[in-house]
Amino acid sequence: MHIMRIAIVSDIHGNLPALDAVLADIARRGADLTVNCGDLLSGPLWPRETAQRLLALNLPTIAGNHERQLLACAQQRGGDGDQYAFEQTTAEQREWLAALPARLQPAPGVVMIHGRPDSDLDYLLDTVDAAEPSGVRLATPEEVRQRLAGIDAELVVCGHSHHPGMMQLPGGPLVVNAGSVGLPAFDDDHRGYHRMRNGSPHARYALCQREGSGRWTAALIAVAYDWDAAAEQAQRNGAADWAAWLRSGWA
Ligand SMILES: [Mn+2]
Repeated sequence: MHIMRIAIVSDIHGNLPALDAVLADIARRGADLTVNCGDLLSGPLWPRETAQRLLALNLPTIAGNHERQLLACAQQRGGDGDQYAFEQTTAEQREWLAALPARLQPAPGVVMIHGRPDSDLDYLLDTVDAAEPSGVRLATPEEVRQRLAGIDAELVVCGHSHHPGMMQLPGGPLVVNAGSVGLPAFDDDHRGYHRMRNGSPHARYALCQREGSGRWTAALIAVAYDWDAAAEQAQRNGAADWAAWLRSGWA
């Protein structure tokens, strides 16, 4: 089959109602293929139930940094979200996580990565920068080109920053960050303190389309779901920071 429309989901982080709302929106709009760019379960929400849904869907899926971090909890206690997801998931679910690749080509000319090709902890389309009030800014085309050195593709899809965006590299691929299905804002210390915020609590995904001209385009889509229920689940599990991020999309 010639793939024309690809839906990209990423960074679900155990938010099952957000995932179900996104899957319903994809079904309504129509896609030839849905792919998943990682960070599937970690967080104070519904990791086991989300794993059960994702296993049944069997989407082309890559591992994010949180799959690695969750699995490392077998050796050493991890961060709260990874540890909770590790304890909640079944051995079979964790075996599935351990088998996920870091990179996939789900269709000709299409490459999936979580962060950067050489790092699942660094952003592709965003750059941590202490000069910015939020501590993070859009990456420049030159930065993105350098980060993608050696990647041959028409379309590169990624996640990790939870910030939906797209960049057309002149003479190169369209690069699309799908944003996050499950967590619209957070803060982090990697490469310097920064706050990611999208300004609304909606679940995000991307719908990419290859036009007859051979050029790719992408729609960055925001889907309403019951974010109050997700925030209440985070609160029940002791994560007041997640509850606030889920309700507001602001950190
Ligand atoms: Mn990540």
